[in-house]
Amino acid sequence: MLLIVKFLGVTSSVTYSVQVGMQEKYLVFTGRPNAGKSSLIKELAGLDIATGKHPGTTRKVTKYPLNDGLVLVDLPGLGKMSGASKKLEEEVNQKIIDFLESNAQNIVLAVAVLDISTFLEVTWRLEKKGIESVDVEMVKFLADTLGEFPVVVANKIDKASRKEIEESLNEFKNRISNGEPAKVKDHVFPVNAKKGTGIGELKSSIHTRLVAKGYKTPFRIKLSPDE
Ligand SMILES: Nc1nc2c(ncn2[C@@H]2O[C@H](COP(=O)(O)OP(=O)(O)OP(=O)(O)O)[C@@H](O)[C@H]2O)c(=O)[nH]1
Ligand SMILES: [Mg+2]
Repeated sequence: MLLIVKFLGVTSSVTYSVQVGMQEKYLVFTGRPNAGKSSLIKELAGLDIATGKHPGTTRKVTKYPLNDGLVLVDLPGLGKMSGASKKLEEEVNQKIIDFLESNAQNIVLAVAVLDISTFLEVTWRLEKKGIESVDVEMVKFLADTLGEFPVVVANKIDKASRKEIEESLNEFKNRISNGEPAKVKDHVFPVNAKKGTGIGELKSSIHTRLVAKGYKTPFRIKLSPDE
């Protein structure tokens, strides 16, 4: 920006203020703790970022600037975190919701990540307590808040049998579409973020959606994390 000011001479102050005041636009990754959000971003964008065995590895809204004023956002997991107090957990969860709600206008694309290998088991356990799946709620919340259906990543397909994954995917698609799974078939991507299985199709879909909104080469990273 300083270089722009130097080279543009008299008109530079205008250019400078426009550049400084430029609103960041976001590509956000959401999901429960341990779903594999950071692993997926690592695989998609080639970033060297922290992943972990225990839920609650990412605890801050972490931003990575991409091209064209687009910023990739790795959100902490929504839900229970290992080794965190109830108070911290609530604060982090509130921060996620606040970020999504207050930036709704500037979120170009949301990617909701879930662990599909445990989806049915977790969903049935919650259902017994009368609670709807956080993964399903999150997809519906994003669709309502952003006015557009998110890209959904069904991660960890390597962690259960093919049949179990198939059953889980069918049930999940049914729930996020209120019983009309055909409507969401182009939005759900089964992947293994650790090995890179299914990443090509997902990458191409994210790319196409971003390009349609005027953004290019979304996965070329310019800078290190910037909070
Ligand atoms: N088997 C398998 N393990 C995975 C996959 N994706 C991620 N993992 C593992 O799952 C754990 C959690 O991954 P993270 O990427 O840290 O998950 P996260 O969603 O960022 O978690 P938080 O930051 O805690 O919210 C790590 O041990 C990863 O290596 C996958 O597709 N298959
Ligand atoms: Mg993380």
